[in-house]
Amino acid sequence: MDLQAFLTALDELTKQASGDFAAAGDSEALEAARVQYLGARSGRLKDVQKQMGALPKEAKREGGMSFNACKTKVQAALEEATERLGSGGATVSDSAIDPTLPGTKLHIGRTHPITQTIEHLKDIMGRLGFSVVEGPEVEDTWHNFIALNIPEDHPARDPLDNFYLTVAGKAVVDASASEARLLRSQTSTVQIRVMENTPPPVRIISLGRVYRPDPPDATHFPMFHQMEGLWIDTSVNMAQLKSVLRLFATSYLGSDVSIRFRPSFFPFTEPSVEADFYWNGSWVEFGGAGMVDPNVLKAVGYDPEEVTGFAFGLGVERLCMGRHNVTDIRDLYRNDLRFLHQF
Ligand code: FA5
Repeated sequence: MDLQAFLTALDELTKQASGDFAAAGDSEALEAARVQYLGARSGRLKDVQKQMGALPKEAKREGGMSFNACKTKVQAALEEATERLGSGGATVSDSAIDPTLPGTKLHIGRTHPITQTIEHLKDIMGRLGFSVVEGPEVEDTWHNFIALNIPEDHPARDPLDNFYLTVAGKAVVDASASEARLLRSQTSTVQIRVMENTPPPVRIISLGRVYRPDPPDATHFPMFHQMEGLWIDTSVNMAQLKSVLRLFATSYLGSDVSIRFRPSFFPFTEPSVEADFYWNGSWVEFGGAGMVDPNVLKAVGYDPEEVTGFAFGLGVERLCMGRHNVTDIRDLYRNDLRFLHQF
C-alpha cells in the first residue's frame, strides 16, 4: 500500500466517524458507532492500523503520525457526542440561548373559568345531596317544550327565538312538527329525561350548554351554560327550595350573600319565581325556579297526588361573573390569554 492511499483512508475514516458520532440520537446508537470505529478487536481504526505494516519503510514515520492524529480526532468526536447526550441531547447555540439569564416563566395550560365554575358548582351541590346527570344538546320538541307544558302557540317556541336544525338536509319550517330538532334553549329538558327514566324520589343537577339567538351584550351570549336542579319527593316544598338556594349561594359567593324570590312565570313551574342574590351592593338575577307544575309530573308519568318537587335553572356565566367580578360576559369567550390566565 502506498502512503497516499493510506492517508486518504485515514481522512475518510475521520470524516465518517465524526459524522456518525454527531448523528447518534441516543447513547445506544453512540455505543454502536464507538464499537464500529474504536472497537478493540474489529474496529475500523484497528483495521487501518494493521495496514500500516504494508507501508514502504520510508513512509512508516509519516503514516504513524497521521494515524495518531486521526485517532485523536475520532476520540475527540466521541467525547463531544458523549457530552451532548449526557446533557439530554440538547445542543445550546450560543446565539440563541444565554444560559446565564434568569428563566422565563412557563405558561402552563389550565381549565377555562367556566369549566372551573362547573366543577365548583358540582362540588357544592354534591355536598347538598344532588347527583350529576347529563343531557343532549340537540333536542326534540317533546323534551324542550311539550313535556314542559309549553303549548304550540307559546312565543318561546318561535323559530326566531330558537336554533332549529335542518333534519335530513331540510330546514324544518314548522316548529311544531314532531320531527323538528333544535339546540336546547334551556337545561330544563334534562328534568324530563330524568323523570321519564327514574321513579321518584329524584335529586339531581345538570350542567351544560344552552343556545338562544340573544344578541351578545355585557350579560347575554347566544351560547351559555345553565345549572338545572330538580328535587322530587313525597312532600318537597317552596321553603326547601329557598333553603337549598340560600345554602348554595352562601357556599359559592360568601356568607354575606342574601337571596330573594320575585314572583315570575314559567310554564313548567307553579308558583314560579326569579331568584336574585344580593351581591356587591345590588340585587342580581341568577335564574328561575319554582314548584314543578302538575302537568309536567303527569307528562312524565308521575302522580301529582303522590309527589311534589321543585326545580331551578341558574345561569353559570352569571355565577362565575359574580364570584370573580367579571363585568362583561363576552370576556369569557374572547379567548384572550391575558384574561384567561387570571383564573
Ligand atoms: C330558564 O331558562 C328556565 N328554564 C329556568 C327554570 C328552571 C325556571 C327550572 C324554573 C324551573 P331563564 O330564561 O330566565 O329561565 O334563564 C335562566 C338564567 O339563565 C337567567 O336568569 C340568566 O342567569 C341566564 N341566562 C338567560 N339568558 C342568557 C344569555 N343569553 N346569556 C347568559 N345567561 C343567560
